[in-house]
Amino acid sequence: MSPIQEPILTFDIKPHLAHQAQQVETALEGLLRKQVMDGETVRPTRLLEAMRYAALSGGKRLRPVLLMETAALFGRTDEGVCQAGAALEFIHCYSLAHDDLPAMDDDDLRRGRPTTHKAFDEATAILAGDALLTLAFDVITGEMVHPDAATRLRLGRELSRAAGIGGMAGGQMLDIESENRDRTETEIRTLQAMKTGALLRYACRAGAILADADEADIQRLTRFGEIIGLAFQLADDLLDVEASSDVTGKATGKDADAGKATLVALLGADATRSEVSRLLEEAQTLLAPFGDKAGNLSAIAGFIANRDH
Ligand code: GRG
Repeated sequence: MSPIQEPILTFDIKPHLAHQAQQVETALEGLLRKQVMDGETVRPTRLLEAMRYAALSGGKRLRPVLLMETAALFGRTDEGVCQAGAALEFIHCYSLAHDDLPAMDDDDLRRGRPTTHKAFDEATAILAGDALLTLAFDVITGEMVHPDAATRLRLGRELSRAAGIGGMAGGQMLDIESENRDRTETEIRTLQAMKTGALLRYACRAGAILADADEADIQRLTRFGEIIGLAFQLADDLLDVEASSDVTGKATGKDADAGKATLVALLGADATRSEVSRLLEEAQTLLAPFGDKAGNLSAIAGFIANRDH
C-alpha cells in the first residue's frame, strides 16, 4: 500500500514510542506477579501464567502509549499515567485472547505465537481473559492513577462503558451478527466504532481526564481518539485486502473469507484511502492549537494510518 500522507516530523518517533512501550511493559510485568495483593487469597500458577502469556506477548502497546502521550500533552507524565495505560492494555489483551477462541474468530496465531487457548487450553484462556478484565478495574481505580476519588470513579466508569455492551463487547456482537449479511455503511461504522474504536477513543479521552484538562480539551481529544479509531480500522481493512501475510505477520483476506462487513468491501480501496487521508487532516487540525507539544500524537496518527502490520 502506498503511504497515504507522511506526517510532518522533525524527529524519528520510533525510539520514543519504543521507550514508552517499554515503560508499559514494566508496569504490566509488575502487576502480574505471583505475590497476592491485599484481599486476594492465592494467585493460581497456571492462570497467572496464561494471563502473563496473553498480556506480555509483544503487542505494540498502542492504546497505553496514546493515553500517556495525551496526558503528556497536558503536562502529566508520572507512573500513575502508565498504570492507567496498563489497565487499558489489560482489557485489550483480554479481548484478543477471547476473540481468538474457537467460539469467536478461531485463530491459532497471535503476535507470531500460538494463541492463549492453543498454548494452554480453552477454559484457561477464558479465565485468563476474565481475570485480565477484572484486574483492569482494580488498576484504573488505584490511588496512584489520580489523587481525586471522583476522577478515579469517572475513569473507571468510562472504561466500563468503552469495554462493555455499548462499546467493545457490543461491537463484537454486532460484528458476529453481520457475518454473511448485507450491512449499510452506517451499520458498519457503528459496529467498528464500538468494537475497535471505543478503546482507542478512551485512550485519548482518559489521558486528558487524568491530566485534569478542561472539558473543551477533553472533547477535542475525544474527537481525536475517534478519528484514530476510524483510521486504525480502515488501515486494518486495507491491509486485509492489499497486504501479503509476509508483511502483516497474520493471515490476510480473512474478512472476505468470513463474509465480514467492511467499509473497503462497500466503498472500495480508493475511497477508503481518501477517507484515511481526510481523517489524518482532521486529526492534524484538532492538534494544531497545541503546536509542537502535540508532535508525538501527530506522529502516532500518521503511523496508524500508514502502518503495514
Ligand atoms: C472478545 C469482547 C471481545 C472483543 C473482541 C478487539 C476485538 C474485540 C477483536 C479483535 C479483532 C481484530 C483483530 C480487530 C482488528 C483491530 C485490532 C483490535 C487489531 C489488534 O490490535 P493491535 O494492532 O494489536 O493494537 P497488538 O498486538 O499490537 O496489541
